[in-house]
Amino acid sequence: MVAALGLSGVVVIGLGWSTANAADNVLRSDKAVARSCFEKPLPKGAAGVDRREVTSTVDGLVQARLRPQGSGSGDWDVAVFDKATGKVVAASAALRSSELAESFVTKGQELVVQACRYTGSSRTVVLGVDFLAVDTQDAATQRAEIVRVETPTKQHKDRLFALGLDVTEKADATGVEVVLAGDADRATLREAGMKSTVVQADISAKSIENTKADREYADRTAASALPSGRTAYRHLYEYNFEMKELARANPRLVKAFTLPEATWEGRDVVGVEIATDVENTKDGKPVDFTMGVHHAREWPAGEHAIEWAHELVKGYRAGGELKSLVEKTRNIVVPIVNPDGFNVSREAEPKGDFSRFDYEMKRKNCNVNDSPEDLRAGACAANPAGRERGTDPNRNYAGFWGGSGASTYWGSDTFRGSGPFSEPETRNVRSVIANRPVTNLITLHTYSNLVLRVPGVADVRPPLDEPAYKALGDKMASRNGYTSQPSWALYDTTGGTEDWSYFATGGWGFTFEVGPNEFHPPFAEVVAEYAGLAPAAGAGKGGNRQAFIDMLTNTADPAAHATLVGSAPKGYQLQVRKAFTTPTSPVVQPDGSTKEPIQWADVIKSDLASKGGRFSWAVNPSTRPYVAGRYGRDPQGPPQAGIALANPDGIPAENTNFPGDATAERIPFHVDGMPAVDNGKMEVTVGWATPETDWDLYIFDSAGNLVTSSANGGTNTEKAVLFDPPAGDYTAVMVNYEQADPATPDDWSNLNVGFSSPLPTTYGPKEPYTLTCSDQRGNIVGLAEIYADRGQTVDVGDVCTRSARTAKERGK
Ligand code: 0X9
Ligand code: ZN
Repeated sequence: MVAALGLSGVVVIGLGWSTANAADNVLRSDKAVARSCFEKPLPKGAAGVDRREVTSTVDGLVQARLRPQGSGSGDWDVAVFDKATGKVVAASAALRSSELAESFVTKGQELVVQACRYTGSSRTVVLGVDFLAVDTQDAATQRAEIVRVETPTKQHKDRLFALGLDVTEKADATGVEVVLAGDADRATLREAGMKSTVVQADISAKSIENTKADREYADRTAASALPSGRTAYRHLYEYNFEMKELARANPRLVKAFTLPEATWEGRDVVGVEIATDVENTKDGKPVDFTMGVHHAREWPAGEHAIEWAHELVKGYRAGGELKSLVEKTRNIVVPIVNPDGFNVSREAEPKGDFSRFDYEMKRKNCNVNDSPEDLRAGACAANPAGRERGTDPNRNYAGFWGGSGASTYWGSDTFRGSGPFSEPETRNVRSVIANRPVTNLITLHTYSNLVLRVPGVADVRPPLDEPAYKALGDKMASRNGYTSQPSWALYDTTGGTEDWSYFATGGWGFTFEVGPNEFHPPFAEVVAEYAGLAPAAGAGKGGNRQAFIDMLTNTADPAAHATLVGSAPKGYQLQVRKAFTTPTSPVVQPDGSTKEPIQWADVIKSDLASKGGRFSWAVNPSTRPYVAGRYGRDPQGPPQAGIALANPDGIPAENTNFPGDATAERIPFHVDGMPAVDNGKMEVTVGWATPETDWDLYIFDSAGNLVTSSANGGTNTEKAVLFDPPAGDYTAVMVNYEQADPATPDDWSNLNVGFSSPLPTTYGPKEPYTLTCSDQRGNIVGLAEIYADRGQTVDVGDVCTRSARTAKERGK
C-alpha cells in the first residue's frame, strides 16, 4: 500500500508477476534479431518478437518488466506502444534481459507490450506489467520557480543551506540561485527572512516552451553538429540501445558493459569502453572515464557523455589526432549514472502539468530507505513525497563525506545518504575507479559554466598537485569558456565524486557544470555547448568537444600519471594494489554537533596481463594525494603589521537591508605588498559589548567589489577573512544591523586588520603499491613494493622470474 502525497494509494495490477497466468507471462521467440524494439510495433509473428496487449486501468504509470527465465543468457528488450497510434510509450533496452520500461499512461489506454530477442540463447523471457495510479490533485497550487537569494556573507549562505532548499550551483560572492518547488518552499524562504529576486518565474511554463522549441529545432534540423547528428534529448532506452549498437557495429573497438550493481529500482546501469583490442582490458593503458547524470534532471550531462563516445569511434575511424589518442588510451563512458532518477525526470517531460516540476526536476536517486516509514512504499516515478525521497549521489562518495555542504535530512536535495557509498550508483562508479587505472575523469553536471576541481571544502587546502591540476582545468576552460576554479570557491560540499577519486587514487578528476542557466535547456544549447557554437561561451574555442580531447591528450601523456616498465613471461598476471583507510569529515549530526570521522577503508588495484617480454603500464601515483601533502607557498617577507581602525564619530541608523540600503560607517585602510611584506591571509575583527546587539562587517576593495565579510547574529564579534589579499586601498564597512537597546546604543570598538604569513607547502609520507606477479596457475611468483610519483617511469625489472627464483631458493 502506498500512502503519500500525490499518489492515490491504489496499485492496480495488470499482467503482474503474481496474478497473471504463468504461461501468459512467458514470452517466446525462436530467433534473435539485433534491432530496436522501441522503433515501431512489429507485426504479430515477426521474427525475434513476442507481444501482449493490455489496457491501462489507471491514470498513472505503466511498468513493463522483463526477467530472464531460468538461467538463460541473452538479451531481450521491451517496449510499450499506444495501440491506436503505434507511438512508443515506454521502453527498456539494457544489455541483459533485466528490463524496466516505465512511463505515463491514461486510464483505458490500449497498449501493446512488445518483447524483442536481441541476442543470445534464451528463447523465453518473463514479462510483468503493472499499472500504478498517480494523483495530481494539488497541481494548481504548485508553481515552481528559480530565485536568486541574496547571500552577501558566508553566514547568509550557511543560513540558506540550513533551510534544506534545492540550491543550484549558480552562485557567486553575493547570491545563490535556488529552486522553489512550490508554496512550501516559498514559505520556508520567506520565514527565514532571506531576500530574493525571481530569475525564472515558472519552470513548468519554461519547460513547455523548451519542449516546443525542441520540436521546432528537430523539425528544421536534419542533423546537428553533434557526432551522432542527434537533434533531440535521448530517453534512457535510447542511451542503452545506442551503446549496444555502437558495440555491435565496432566489435574490436567498443564494448558495452553492465556495471556491477543494479539500482534501487532494479535497473541495470550501462556503459561503454572504447579502445583498440577492447576486450583486452588488462593492457596497461591509462583510462579516461567520462560520466553523466549523477543528477536526474541534468540531461545535457548524459548527452555530452554519449556524444563523446560517438566522437571517439568516429574519430578513430577517420584517422588523425583522435585515432592516435584512442590507440594510446582506454575510454570508459557511463552516460547515465542514475538511471532511476533520470527516467523519472525524462519521462515526465511531455506531461505538461504540475507533476512536470516535481518529477521532471528530480535530482536524487530512488533510495527510499532513509525516508519516514509512511513514505517508503510506491514507485519512484509515482513520486510519493514529490522529489524529496532519495540520496544525492554527489554527496555520497567517501571523500570528506558527512561534512559541510551536505544534508543529514532524508528530504533534502543534498541528502548525503546513510553512509559513504551507501548507494549502488556510487558503488558502481567506485568499482570502475578502484579496479582500473583511471588517470583522468570528468563527471558532467549542469549548470553554471564551470570547470571544477578539488577540494570541495576550503579547509582541506589545495593538494600538492595544485599547479598541474589547475593548469589542466584552465586549459579545458579555455575551450568551453567556463570558469576554472576549485569547488570550494562557490561553497563547501562534501562527498563529491572527485573528492573521493582524486584524494584516494591521484587520478585527475573534474566536475563540468555545462551551460549557463538551465538544468535541461533547449536541445540546441546542448549542441552549442558540445561543439563550441554560438551562443555558448565556448563558441569558436572548440567547446566541450575540444575540452574532452584535451583531457584525453592528458590521459595519453605519461608525464601526467606514472608508468611501470619491466618484463614478464607471457600469460603471467601482474597487479598493483594498495589498501588504506582515509577519514571522512567529522560526521555532522542533525543537531549540528559532530561525531568522530569514519575511517573509510579502500582497496585500489590495477591489473596487467603480460603478453611476454617488455611491458609499459600506466598507473596512478602510488602515494594517495590525501597524505602526499598540501600546496602552499613560502613567505617572501614578513606579514604586514596589524592596523587598528578608529571608530568615526556618531553611530549610523539601524539597517537590516545592506547593501540595498547603503547606511553604514566606512573606514578606509591600506594593504601593502611585495617587496615590503608578504600577506598570506588578512583577518579583520571587530567587537562590541552585548551579543544582543548586531553589527555586520563588509570589506570592499578600491574597485567597489565585496571581497569578504562577516555578518553573524547572536555574537558580539565579527571576523572577515581574505586569503592572499592584493595590495591596495580597502574599505571596512560597519553596518548597524540591530541595537539591543536603541536608547543606549552599543557602539563597536577594536576594529583591527591583522595579517599572517602564507602557509608553506607541506609534504607527507610516501606510500607504495604492492606489486604481485602470478603465473598461469594463479600462484604468486613475485612480490615487490613499488613507489611511483606522477610523471615517473619506474623500472620494476624482471619482477616475475627474479622473485620466483628468490622464492624457490628461500624454500630450499
Ligand atoms: O552540487 C553538486 O553536486 C554539483 N552541482 S549541481 O548543481 N550539478 O548539483 C557541484 C559539485 C561540486 N563539488 C564537488 N565536485 N566536490
Ligand atoms: Zn549535478
